[in-house]
Amino acid sequence: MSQNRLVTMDEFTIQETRKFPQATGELSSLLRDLGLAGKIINKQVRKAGLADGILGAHGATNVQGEEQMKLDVLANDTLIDILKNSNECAGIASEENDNHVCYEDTFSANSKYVVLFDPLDGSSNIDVNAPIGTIFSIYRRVSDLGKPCTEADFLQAGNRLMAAGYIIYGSSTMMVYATRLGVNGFTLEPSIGEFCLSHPNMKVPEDGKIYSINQGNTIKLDDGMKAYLDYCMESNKEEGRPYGHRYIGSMVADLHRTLIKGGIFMYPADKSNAKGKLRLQYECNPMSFIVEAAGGKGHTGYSNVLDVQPTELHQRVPIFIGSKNMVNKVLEFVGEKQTVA
Ligand code: P6P
Repeated sequence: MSQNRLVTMDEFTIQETRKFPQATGELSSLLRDLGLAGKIINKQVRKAGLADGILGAHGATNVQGEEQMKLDVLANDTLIDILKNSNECAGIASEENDNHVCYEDTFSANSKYVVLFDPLDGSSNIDVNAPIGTIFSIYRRVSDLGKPCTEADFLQAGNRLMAAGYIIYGSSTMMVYATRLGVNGFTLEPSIGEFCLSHPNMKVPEDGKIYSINQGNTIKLDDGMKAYLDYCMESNKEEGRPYGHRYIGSMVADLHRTLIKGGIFMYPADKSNAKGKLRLQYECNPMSFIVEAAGGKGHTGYSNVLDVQPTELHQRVPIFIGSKNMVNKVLEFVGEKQTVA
């Protein structure tokens, strides 16, 4: 292959599969299906401001009690439909759905993976044209092949993930995914309609200069977190202000910046969200799998995110995630205080 030719995601995953003679290519096929879903959702997102019936509220609330945007529903339906037609997925669980969905056909019942997703994270940013994203997790099912998947397939700890990733609909559209081999980023080339390798072997810098938190919640935070924010904001005479603050309000966008530039993203427990706001299975586990595969850290304040044993599909946890040294620093201030109430 000539050195300067674009490498598509499909070509890349095939090359990766060839490194393992026993690999069947099923995971690669599932990633391809997720990439297709991302391209279809991207098309809907990109025309949202122009086409009728895409912007604005859907007129219902989801299981989280959050107002559903029309694009939330479009993205959710797209993922459910594409994965139903995949040969590699036995069922799905979505942040937008109360319960998991088993695909009833024989092919799906004999598939060995299940997929969880947040179809459009940060959707409150849609109407203001800020970056949003799709987050996905891939687990090998624990239920018997040939039978419908079970809830246990979707309540596995993050340390059992086979792969996780996101598609970010920003100034460009990118698909980033992690396996145990590492993290790679692919940028959509619209002229050929393919995700092409643009960020090989992504690594989170061990340190960073950015802390990311909704500072409007400060009054609701515990003393340890307030002390940490004071540390971030105090002037350090020798080195100038230690950190800058960035917060987009879209986890995919804040984490993508953190993955590339380093830094820390935090959504701690607070007086309004005693167990944290972000969802373990749809946001915190996949993002922690990606960040840890890139050399960073994801912690709840009481354990590594990936070690939490889920007890319910829509469980929430506090999260401190990003550059390893910055996560360790905030844990010095927070200690065990982020215990789940
Ligand atoms: P807040 C979006 O709704 C989301 O789930 C994440 O993408 C984002 O990081 C967070 O919530 C923003 O929450 O309370 O700061 O608006």
